[in-house]
Amino acid sequence: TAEVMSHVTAHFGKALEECREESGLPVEVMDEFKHFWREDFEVVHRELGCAIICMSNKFELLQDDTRIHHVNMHDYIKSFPNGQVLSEKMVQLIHNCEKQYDDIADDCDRVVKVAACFKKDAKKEGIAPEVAMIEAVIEKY
Ligand code: B8M
Repeated sequence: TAEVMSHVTAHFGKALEECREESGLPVEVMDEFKHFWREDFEVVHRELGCAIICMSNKFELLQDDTRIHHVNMHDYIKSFPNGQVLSEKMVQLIHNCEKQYDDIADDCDRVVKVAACFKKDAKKEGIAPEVAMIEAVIEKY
């Protein structure tokens, strides 16, 4: 659900600070990760892909091939309130997007494509949070 996704995003987004430098993602492009879900935020910058890789690595959410680690991702999402209702769907959506962009060799380029695909599909499925929902829970993390 969008509610659960707001918790996941609020927590995951904290790692952006630690990844800002090494990913080279300018503050002007994205100052806070919650804006990922904004209607008018375009998920297109290669550096955002690099940042998502760096952030995911903080929680061991990726395998060595930079694709999602299904077990760890399930466990991570399940650690949030009501997480079990989202984890299966979320892993499914991400994996489905990974399959569509499997031919892109550059990890940052590929992950930003996968992330854009995931945002689009999450909206379609009605599990994309409003930024205000993320703001409402961000202080918990
Ligand atoms: C990685 C879980 C974080 C969830 C926070 C919300 C949205 C972020 C989108 C990132 C999409 C995951 C892309 C990783 C795929 C690697 O092949």
